[in-house]
Amino acid sequence: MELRDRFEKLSAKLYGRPVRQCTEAELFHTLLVFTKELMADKKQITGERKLYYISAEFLIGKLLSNNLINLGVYDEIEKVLNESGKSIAMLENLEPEPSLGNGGLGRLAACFLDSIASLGLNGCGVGLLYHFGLFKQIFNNHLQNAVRNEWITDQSWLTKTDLSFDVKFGDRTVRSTMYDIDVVGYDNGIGKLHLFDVNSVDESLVGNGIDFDKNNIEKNLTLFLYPDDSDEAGHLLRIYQQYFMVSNAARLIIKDMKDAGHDLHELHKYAVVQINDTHPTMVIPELIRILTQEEYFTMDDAIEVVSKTCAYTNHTILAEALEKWPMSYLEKVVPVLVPIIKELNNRIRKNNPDPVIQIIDDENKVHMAHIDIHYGFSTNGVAAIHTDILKDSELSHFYKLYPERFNNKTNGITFRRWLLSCNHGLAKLFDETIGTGYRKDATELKKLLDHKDDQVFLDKLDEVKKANKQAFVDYVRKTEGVELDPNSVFDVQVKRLHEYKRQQMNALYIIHKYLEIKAGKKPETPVTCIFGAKAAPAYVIAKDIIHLILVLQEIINKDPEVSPYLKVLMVTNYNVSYAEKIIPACDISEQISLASKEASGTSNMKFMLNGAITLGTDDGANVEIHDFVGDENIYIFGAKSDEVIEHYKKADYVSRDIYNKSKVVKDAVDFIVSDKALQVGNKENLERLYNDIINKDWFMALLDLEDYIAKKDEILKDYADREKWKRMVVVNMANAGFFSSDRTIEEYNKDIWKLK
Ligand code: H53
Repeated sequence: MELRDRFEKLSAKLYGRPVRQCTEAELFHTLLVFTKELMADKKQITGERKLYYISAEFLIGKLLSNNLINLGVYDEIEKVLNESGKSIAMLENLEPEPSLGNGGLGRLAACFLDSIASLGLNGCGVGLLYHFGLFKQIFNNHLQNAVRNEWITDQSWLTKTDLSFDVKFGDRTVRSTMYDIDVVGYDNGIGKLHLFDVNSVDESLVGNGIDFDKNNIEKNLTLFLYPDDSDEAGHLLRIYQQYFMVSNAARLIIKDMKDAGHDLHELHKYAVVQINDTHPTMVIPELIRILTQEEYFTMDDAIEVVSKTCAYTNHTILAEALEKWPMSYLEKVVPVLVPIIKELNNRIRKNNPDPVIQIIDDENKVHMAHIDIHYGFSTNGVAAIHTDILKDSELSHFYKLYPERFNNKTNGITFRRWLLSCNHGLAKLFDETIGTGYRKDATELKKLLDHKDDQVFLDKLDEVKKANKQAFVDYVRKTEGVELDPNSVFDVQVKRLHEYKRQQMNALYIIHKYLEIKAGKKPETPVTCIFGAKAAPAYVIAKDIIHLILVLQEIINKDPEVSPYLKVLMVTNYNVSYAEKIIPACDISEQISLASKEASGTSNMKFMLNGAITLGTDDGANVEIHDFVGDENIYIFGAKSDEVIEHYKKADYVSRDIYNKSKVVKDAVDFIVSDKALQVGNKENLERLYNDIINKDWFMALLDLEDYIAKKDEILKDYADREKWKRMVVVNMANAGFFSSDRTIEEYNKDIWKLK
């Protein structure tokens, strides 16, 4: 039967009406059921050996359109709907976005699941089903407020399974249930994301905001992702969550192996576990525990087989993000793991007493990453420079011990979501210009270089960008009540709010521009500075930075002298769906982290693919983008990572010296506590931020500020040379192929997982 007839038949069955007469809600539901039926026709991906990708975050985004694209029926469905006077975009708006992640780490896991299934690899994701996920952000009085994010509905993609386990903590036992989300491979079979929930969870524990009783573990365990961990109860809750996640994962792995009739002594032949950051590290001692206590393994055998099964990915060098748990916390939450962790520690200590590599340190804290490196067979970084820093400084002692275990896997993004789904105009233009081969092999984008001087193509490219900017302007008018100028340069910084990412430096640039315009220096090209970011609820300075940006938005957008040249917008509740609208509309991609601190970054890849030019430091994957596109097609500024690392070593960076020496810097920083700013903003927040910047500035925003201002002015000037700009855009898009997550996953598979 034709797709159209099947679809009509379904709407008749569900609602007794033809598609044309259905309401939006009815059609959304019909399309959901229809898509699930098509998915049910697809084969489940299987294989002898299986990957378990365990992660605390899976930032999967909305699934309807993506699943239709990967099923290969998006265009047809769109046609059917259009012919009945409906649009797929309208239905997309009705789908709630799953809230199972925060930033790059979680989005990477989601891109990986897409690539794993699209390459037909036998792998699954394992994580937690957070009922309210990451909080929903709203702004009140220029401040971030966090409220619960209710994303689970009857129409979610979740399927309850009958798999259930007991998880025993030191002080209680809870029962879990596994829920599945199908992952549709592009022109391939179906993979799975397994999410565990606790049966006794109680949503009524949460009021309006995000506060709840942190001690009531049975009821709160799976309510939120990263609940406020500023106090001991918050830390303990994270350990409860992490153990709940890995205990279920370990049970699932053992069950799969037994169901397939494998001998657990050969676990490493049939299973491989990828540990995504240190959150799932306890899977190592947990597997060892199960094998020794329930499967009659000797400790030697258990350690050997588990070590050959587990691999670890490091996503950060920030000390505060590398988890170290006090032994007393583990004794309370997971006493059963404590003797195992001590045994693992003793074996290392006996051979090598060097304090920097111990699992348990002098303060009796357990270094989770050290467990992974000693007792896993692979440790990888996520961009070339990041892996080099791990080898040469952060983890150099480990690298000396196990050089063969260290490897790099530069991150990637799935082009299905970040091009085909979010930028239909551009994908269509690519199809017309270079054929559709790039959809399967992203390196074919190189063919675009043949069209670098093709005026017709360049003009069409410009049209696509213009249309995307207009669509964004319309969306923002409706949702944020802000009027933007589609003819201005769209300069975008969207990512988690963190001092190392230096949104504060961008804000200081905006202040500088504002002061210049007020002094009569009008820029040639108007610019719109767009931000999207959530700050962790307990991260005070991050919330102050949001406050500053919202204050600037208010002052600047309302100033008739300034706003024709400069506007500021911080979008509300930045998430994957918002990213899908912003990225195709962007001209300048802000990647301005302090060199050495951004492990990779992945929005930089999404932006280049969608025709934005990078303004960035030599950090993370920017370095590789720079190598690919060459000096002429990227704007790099600021201190290099070696210099930054030296500053930290010598502890010789004094932000106040820079503030005192440079009038440009001083004027910008002083504005934060000027009368003008204080009329709109709060004294407490603005003064705290001001003091932090001049007295501490741990991530050295002032170090690079002048260089940043100069580079940004240069890039804005170049934007006016439209022909030059368009060529830069083409070079960037043509070189984006390397950053496909299909390439990344092929490398993981070849070097680490060895599936098939
Ligand atoms: O992981 C991304 C990197 C990015 C890094 C990010 C990340 C988180 O989102 C959360 C925790 C963490 O340790 C790292 O900041 O640079 O691209 C994926 O590797």
